[in-house]
Amino acid sequence: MINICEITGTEYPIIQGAMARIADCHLAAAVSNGGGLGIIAAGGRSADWLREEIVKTREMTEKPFGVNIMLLADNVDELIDVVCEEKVSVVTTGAGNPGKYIPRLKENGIKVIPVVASVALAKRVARAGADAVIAEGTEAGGHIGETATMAMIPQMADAVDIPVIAAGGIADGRGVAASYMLGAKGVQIGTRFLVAEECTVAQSYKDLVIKAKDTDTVATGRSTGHPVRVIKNKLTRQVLALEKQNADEEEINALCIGKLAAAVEDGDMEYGSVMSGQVAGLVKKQQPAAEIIREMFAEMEEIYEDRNSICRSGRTV
Ligand code: TUI
Repeated sequence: MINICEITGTEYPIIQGAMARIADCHLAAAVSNGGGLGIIAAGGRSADWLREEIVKTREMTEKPFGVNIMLLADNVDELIDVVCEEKVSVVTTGAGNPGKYIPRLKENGIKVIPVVASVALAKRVARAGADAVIAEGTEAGGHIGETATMAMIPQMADAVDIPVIAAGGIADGRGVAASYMLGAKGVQIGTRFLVAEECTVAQSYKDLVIKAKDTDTVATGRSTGHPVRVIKNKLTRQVLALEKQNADEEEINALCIGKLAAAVEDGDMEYGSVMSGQVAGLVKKQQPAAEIIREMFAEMEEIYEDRNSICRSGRTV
């Protein structure tokens, strides 16, 4: 099976999680310069913003990078036009089925790696010509599905003949090693890159992720069919209270409008939507993106070198 690095053109099999309104040219270029695949998140942005960001990223790195297109956006067609005109190396997609866009993206020489949250959608996008799939478990931050990464990766690896990239719940070399053990050929990392020095999100957002412990995230929006994992705060308490009262979707949505921007840009940690994965509790410090990549793969290699110290019964010797 084709290697992830041959698809992405990168040194390491690591893709940056998209992170709507957060990941711009600064983070994407830093990740790509560090040997991973940096991603510009087009979710919630205009086509003009995306084009400018692609141009700026090209000024900051000679390495390949990608763009994520969030399929719930109302300007998807315009964003697809921009990535095709600019011929970016890779497009990842989220929050939907990108099937109808795959032929055009491929005609423009773009590798297509959809983020999926179920085996059924992985099979569909593989049939439609996707180059690989990112299997994102419910541990991830932002918009999520129901199945956990540990359960999903082996099932997806069995079901499709394109490479599976693991996402959700991975923030260090142990997570990378575990992903390989489960059948993944690479990883997508969001939350740990959120605190990268080059990430331009509000400092209070990074500080909250660094301070968070294992139980500090919650999925809101399960009742409306659009679950989103965020760090618990005053906003999530309000939203969950409305959901408990079976409030209608419009009332819940009204409470959430503009709240991602409030967190990312204004640093509002009380009433902003502070999207983060469950691994926030593993993320301890701000570091350059390149150092994060090197550290994760050095840890992973150490685990593989030590593998003979694990005896068959599972006890370490
Ligand atoms: O897309 C994401 N994560 C995101 S998108 C985002 S922007 C946003 N902002 C406010 C509210 C909602 C979103 C923040 N985080 N991850 C990829 C992902 N895709 N996770 C789950 C899915 C998914 C879920 C259902 C993909 C497809 C799907 O079903 C589609 C179908 O047609 O079967």
